[in-house]
Amino acid sequence: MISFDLSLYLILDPDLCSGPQGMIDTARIGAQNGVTMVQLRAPRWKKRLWFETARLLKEMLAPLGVPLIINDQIDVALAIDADGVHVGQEDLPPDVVRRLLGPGKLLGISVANREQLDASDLSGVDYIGAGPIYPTRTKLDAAPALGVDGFAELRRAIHLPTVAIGGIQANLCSPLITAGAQGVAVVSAICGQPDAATATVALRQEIDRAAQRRS
Ligand code: TZP
Repeated sequence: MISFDLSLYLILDPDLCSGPQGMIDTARIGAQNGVTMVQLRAPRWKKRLWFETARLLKEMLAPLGVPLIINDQIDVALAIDADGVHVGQEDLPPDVVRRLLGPGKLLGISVANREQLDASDLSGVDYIGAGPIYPTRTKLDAAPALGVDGFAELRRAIHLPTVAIGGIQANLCSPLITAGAQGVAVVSAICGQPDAATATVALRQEIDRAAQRRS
């Protein structure tokens, strides 16, 4: 398995980034300013656009040492030799994804609450994305927000590295790191920001300060 750092996980959104080129530009700025993982997520895209954009992202991110994770599209991940796949509760089950991916790639799953956690086969899973923590306008069908206390309780039941997601801005990172998150996953805190570099640095500083206080 490849090593990975969940501390600042950027999820690219085609609308907020104004299309594929905007996503590539945002990913580059993020990776140059402290993003440690990038996920391509585009629920409404056709496969060819997935493939072309994923290929360009991989080409750009690999020299920067930032893994590229593909949301849900396992064939695209295999086709471009991505670093891993992330699946939600309505996608293929994680054991099936692991079988298709083989052992050398990262596999993450989304979990919104204790019921979903308990129902998930985690045997081939590398990390959990837990949330939404706060209300979010980015994912309209997201489950109810957990809040920090709900996240802390869920985190105690998870025995894998965990990234908190949903409605997270720089000033909201600290309690999540304190509650045991390895990092935060963000969309709108970076995508579509007027200055993505400054936004990324602000997140990076908050995460690092909170992680230092914890250790
Ligand atoms: N899964 C749970 S919440 C969410 C996803 C993909 C969206 C998070 O977006 P934002 O803009 O960081 O709230």
